[in-house]
Order: sequence, then C-alpha cells, then structure tokens
Amino acid sequence: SSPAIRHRQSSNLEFASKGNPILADGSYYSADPAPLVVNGTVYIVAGRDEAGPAENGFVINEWEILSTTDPSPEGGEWTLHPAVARPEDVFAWASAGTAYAAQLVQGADGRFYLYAPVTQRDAGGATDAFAIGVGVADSPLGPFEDAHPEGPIISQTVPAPGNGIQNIDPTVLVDDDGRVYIYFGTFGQLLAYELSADDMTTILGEGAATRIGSLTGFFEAPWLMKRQGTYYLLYAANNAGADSPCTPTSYHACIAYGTASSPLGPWTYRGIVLDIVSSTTSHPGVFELNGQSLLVYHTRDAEGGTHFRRSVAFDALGWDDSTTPPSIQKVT
Ligand code: FUB
Repeated sequence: SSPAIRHRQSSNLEFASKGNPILADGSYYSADPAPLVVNGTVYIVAGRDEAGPAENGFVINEWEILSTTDPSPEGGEWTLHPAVARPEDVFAWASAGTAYAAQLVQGADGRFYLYAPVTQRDAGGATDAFAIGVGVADSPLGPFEDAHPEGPIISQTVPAPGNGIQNIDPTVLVDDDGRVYIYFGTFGQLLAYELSADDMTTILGEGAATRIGSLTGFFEAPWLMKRQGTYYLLYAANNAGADSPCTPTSYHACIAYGTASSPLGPWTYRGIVLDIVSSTTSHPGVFELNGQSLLVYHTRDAEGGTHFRRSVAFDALGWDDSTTPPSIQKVT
C-alpha cells in the first residue's frame, strides 16, 4: 500500500538517506531538482509532487528544498525544508497549484532569486497561462517576495507578444563577468534572453529572444552552466521525437547536452549524460561540492512512486578533460 502523504508540514525533516532517491520512503515526493551551493551547503529546490497514487497528471502546489553539506551518492544526512514557497503566496498575480520547475540563483547583491514558472490568474485571454515570475529572499530558504510585483517577466505578452511557447522550465546563469542569462521552454521550443544583473528581472533586448535549433532532440528542462570557459546546456531529450538521441526506444526522456563558446550559443550537440529513467520525465541539474561534480535528476523509484510522484536522485558526474571542449561522461 502507498504511504500517506503529509500535508503542509512546516517543520524540517532531518533524515539519513540510504542512497537514491534521496528521500525514498514516499513521505514526500520531489521533482525537477535545481541545486545551488551556498557556503558549503547544497540547496536543491524541487517541486513537491502531490498526485494521488492513481492520479494521471501533475499536482504540484509548493516548492521544497533538500539540503546537505555532505552529498554522497551512497547516502548521508539531509534536511527536507517543506513548503519553502507557494506560487499564490509569492506572486499576487499567480494562481495556486502550479509550482513547476524553478531555479534558485544568487545575485550580485547577495540575495537569492527564485525563477519560477507559475500560472497567471488572468492571462488576458492568452492560450497558455504559464508565465515566469521571480521571487527574492535574503536566505535560500526564503521567505520569498515578488521581485517584480508588476507581474511575470516572461509570459505570452511580455517581453514580446505571443512567444507561442509554454513558458516553463527556466534556467538562469550568473556568468563570471556578472552578466545574467535565462533559458526556458518545453515541447521542443527553447528561448533565451539576457537579464539585467542590476535587478535580475529586466529582460535586455526585448523581442530578441534566441531560438535554439541545434540541440538534438531537445524537449524541455534546460540547465545552463559554465565550466572552464565553456558553456554547457543539459536538457531532457524526448525519445519519441524523430531526432531523439536516447536509447533504447521508449517514450521516456533521457538527458543530453550541447556546448557553446558563448552563453547564447550557437550550440553544438555533444552526447548523452543520463539514459532514460523510470519516470517518463527527466530533469537535470549540476552542482560542485567538496571537489566533486554531481548530477541531480528525478525518478519514480521511491516507495509509492509514479510518473507524477517523482523523487530527486543524484550521481557523480565525470568530466573528460582530454577532449576540447571537455566532455561529460555518461552517468551509468
Ligand atoms: O514537473 C512538471 C514538468 O515535468 C516539468 O516542467 C518538466 O521539466 C518535467 O519534469
């Protein structure tokens, strides 16, 4: 039988992980991990999957954070910080119930910015109500307030009318030179803008979104990062697509990546990072801590897990520095 899901717990849950998924007992599910390292602690933002055991769709009402100072794929001591934020609490213009894949980054001002896809209560008749808002807090654990109370920074109407894609899955990079870039998208559509480093919310070059075409099989879940001067874009590739790089054939997604020498591309496809997982969706994030590079993703492997009750997992990520640019070694 499936474990009972706890609702709106407000106190932290300290637990010893026994390996993947990080929290495997089914008391909490966690999807779309986005890691951020601050002073030796990794904070992994995740959406909390709350679908019932037989439910066939996403139910994601809040973001939670998994943190540790000592990540080890074999297990370790972790803290679950439940209900770190809910869309309707942070964004006055957002409706409840769509705490989709968010990412936390630290701005030049030292504050923490949560890039969050949520739905607009009044999308002005747009065909898709998903939009990206930005929350800000003095701690990675919140409390978050709206950094742009005027509304979303990206939607079907801003910064350009009718971008024609579902505005979800944002990934943000604060580059070494202080410039900031955001990528987002799903269903094979990927857009990118530069953001102002001053307020972390103003889109620079309005209407000049970069559309990316050369990332083989791109489906969704981009993760933008930089290592040794090279930009890397990891993403979920859809195995059902004609140009899918995933094997074996399945409708589950795998994680692939491309590289570029500048943050807005052009991108060159490089290969597979992670084969298909037990959940239909897959969603990457990368962090470095204690001299190790680690890949986070989700699976349905926790007790009572389903495609809509996912749980965050992670593994060591290897790099081959003998190639130019350095290549990512597939996680096996
Ligand atoms: O969690 C909802 C959606 O599933 C995300 O937006 C996608 O990346 C996929 O993981």
